[in-house]
Amino acid sequence: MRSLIFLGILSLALARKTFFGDQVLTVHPKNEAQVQAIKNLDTKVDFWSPDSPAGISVGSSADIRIPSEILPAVKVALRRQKIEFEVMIEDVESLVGEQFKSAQGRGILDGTTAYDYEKYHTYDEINDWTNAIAAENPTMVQRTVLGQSTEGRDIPMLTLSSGQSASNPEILVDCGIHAREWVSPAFCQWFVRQLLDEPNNVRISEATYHIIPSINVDGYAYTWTNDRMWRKTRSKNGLCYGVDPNRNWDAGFGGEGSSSSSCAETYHGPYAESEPEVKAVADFMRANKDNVKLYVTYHSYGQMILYPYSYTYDLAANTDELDFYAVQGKNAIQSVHNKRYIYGPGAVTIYPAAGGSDDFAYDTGIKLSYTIELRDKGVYGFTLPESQIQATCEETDAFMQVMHNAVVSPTYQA
Ligand code: DDK
Ligand code: ZN
Repeated sequence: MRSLIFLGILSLALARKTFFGDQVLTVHPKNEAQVQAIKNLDTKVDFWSPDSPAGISVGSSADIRIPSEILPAVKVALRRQKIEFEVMIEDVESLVGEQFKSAQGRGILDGTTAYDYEKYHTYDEINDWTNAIAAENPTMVQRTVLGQSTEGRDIPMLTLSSGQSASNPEILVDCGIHAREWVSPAFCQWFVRQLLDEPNNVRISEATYHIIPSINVDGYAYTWTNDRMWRKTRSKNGLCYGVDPNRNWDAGFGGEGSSSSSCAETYHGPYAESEPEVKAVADFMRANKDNVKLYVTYHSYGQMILYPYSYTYDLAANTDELDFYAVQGKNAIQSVHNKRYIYGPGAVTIYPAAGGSDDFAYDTGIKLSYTIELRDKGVYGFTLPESQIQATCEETDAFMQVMHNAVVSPTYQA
């Protein structure tokens, strides 16, 4: 057994891609020529924010991971073209390595109260945890499997409710659409614990919560074993692997902000819901649209509260309402640890992005629909340290409390 565990750790350490000497640069293009020069780096670099070269524009900045092999040449080129930049992350591997080291030698789950919610967990750990927490709380937690991923992994969902709840509003929360955004699944796990530990289980007695800790299970598993910076699913399409699961929904499918190239990070896939992970959740939304009053999907990073639409610049019919709660939510977040979030319709606040889950939920009939970009604003980016999980979750919980109050209010009309 001991040697098996040792082998497991060894193979994890051997197979994983490393990022020694890679840096994340924040660049500030000031004219079209500079924008073009940055866009031309496309296939050689990894766009963190925005998530693809299409999102780069004059006057905005961009965080880009540059592999160590080309870093000197890229810096020379940036200087020659007088493109302003600074180093956001000195050595990506040192941050990534810390996160993997933290998981090494970790024992099998022994009870969900001892589970460490301030650490990042593997897919297997999260899946085991969903089973354990349902078994430990049989009256309040129900575990269902929404479907299987391309590689055959289960996609578990936890439904939390307590007391008489037949007519209670329902709330759908998902995490981990994008694989490398690790703080997102961390929040979903923490939030389940929080709802269960709350005195009198107030929120789950007033509403039924459906929480999907990790949608993109294959991609997430892949970030642990092979490539920490993987974003997409793991289906094979043409020459490349992976569809962007936040461009694959049947909402403006194939439109602006999505790519038809299977190698692109924003590849929309061969057709809407081609990804079984997306179809599983979309099926759930269609089946429960009359009862689900709120959908929140968690991503990182950038500290934003986004609402429909992202596939069009048109405003949603109830924009005033969406905006009203976004402002309340932003203020609630700020009151906890003074973190500032921006808010607004997706297309103008971040970038146009057709085929997203929030727009699909909205068009399916869930009239309160939000995408949250969690911490940070470009210090650690995707490699947000575990030491920030707790604070991130606390302030995000304040947002969820605002949204809860909105949908359980007796005067709320969906
Ligand atoms: O999918 C993206 O690129 C970001 C999250 Se990382 C969100 C874009 C806005 C919401 C699209 N429905
Ligand atoms: Zn994302």
